[in-house]
Amino acid sequence: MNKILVTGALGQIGSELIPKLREKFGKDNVIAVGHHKEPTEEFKKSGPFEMADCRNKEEIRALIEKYNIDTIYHLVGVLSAVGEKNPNLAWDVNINGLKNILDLAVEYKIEKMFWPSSIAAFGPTTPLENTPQKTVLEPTTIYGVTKVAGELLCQYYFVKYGLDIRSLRYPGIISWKTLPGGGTTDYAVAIYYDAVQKGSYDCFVKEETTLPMMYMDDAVRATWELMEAKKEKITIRTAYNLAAISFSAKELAENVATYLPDFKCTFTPDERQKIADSWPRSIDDSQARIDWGWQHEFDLDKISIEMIKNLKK
Ligand code: AKB
Repeated sequence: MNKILVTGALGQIGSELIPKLREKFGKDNVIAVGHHKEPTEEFKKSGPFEMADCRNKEEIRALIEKYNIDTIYHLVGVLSAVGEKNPNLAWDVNINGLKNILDLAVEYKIEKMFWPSSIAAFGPTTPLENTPQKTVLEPTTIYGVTKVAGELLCQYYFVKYGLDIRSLRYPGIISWKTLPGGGTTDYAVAIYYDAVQKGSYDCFVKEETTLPMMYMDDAVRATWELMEAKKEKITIRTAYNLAAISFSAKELAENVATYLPDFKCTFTPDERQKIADSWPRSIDDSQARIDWGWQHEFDLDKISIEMIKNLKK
């Protein structure tokens, strides 16, 4: 019986993963956990919702006991741009929060757990083209530092306690339902919002900036497929490289303009440029493709069509 706890329920990934899990396992079997944001009435009606802070172990323990949880998706995280403004908060949430959940997962013999890593685990000394699965991990952001430490912590709990923990290094994720909060790849979402609402966008990275990106539907399916894969197929217990497509900010702007011909994009790089420059331009995710059959579906045209269609609604 799957009784699933999802932290970070109202975040960019949580808000789209939860409906999928509820469809598969039944709405009452997926417990959405938020922290500071009030959910919409529609979200409240869609299944159980609780408020808790992952930094408070007892609050999470109470939920595991109340709902007899056996699977956890721990999605809470302070992203890269916000992390640079408040490194202590990033460490506290991303590492102390994760450690609480890992300890509870061992204590309550949780069957399976998911935790998101990111391309932010890489840094300027990593090969930035076609970045291999196993490579140099020397990030220069606190967010990246917490991702590397978190990956190693997850692997340690697998080796030491046999916890079935699985993770993905997500690229930038493009989606229209919930805005991402405080990341560096957010320009690839904001451009669509502004293009539809205002007809123009001032992009905060240079036009040649190229980063790996993925549409939300692919990201949700990757998460689902990783968690459904047979245990013996999982050969990576830090986090799998995961990729779909890479494009520059200029290519993105040009693509948006093919669907909205009056759209104008300007480029005014800010402090997030430095973060973007430290991350890979493309990712080698062959291990995920070999181990559990990963394949992406959305290219840039398909993403633009979906984003513009849904945002216009
Ligand atoms: C961010 O930009 O911080 C995130 C990420 C790549 O993990 N979207």
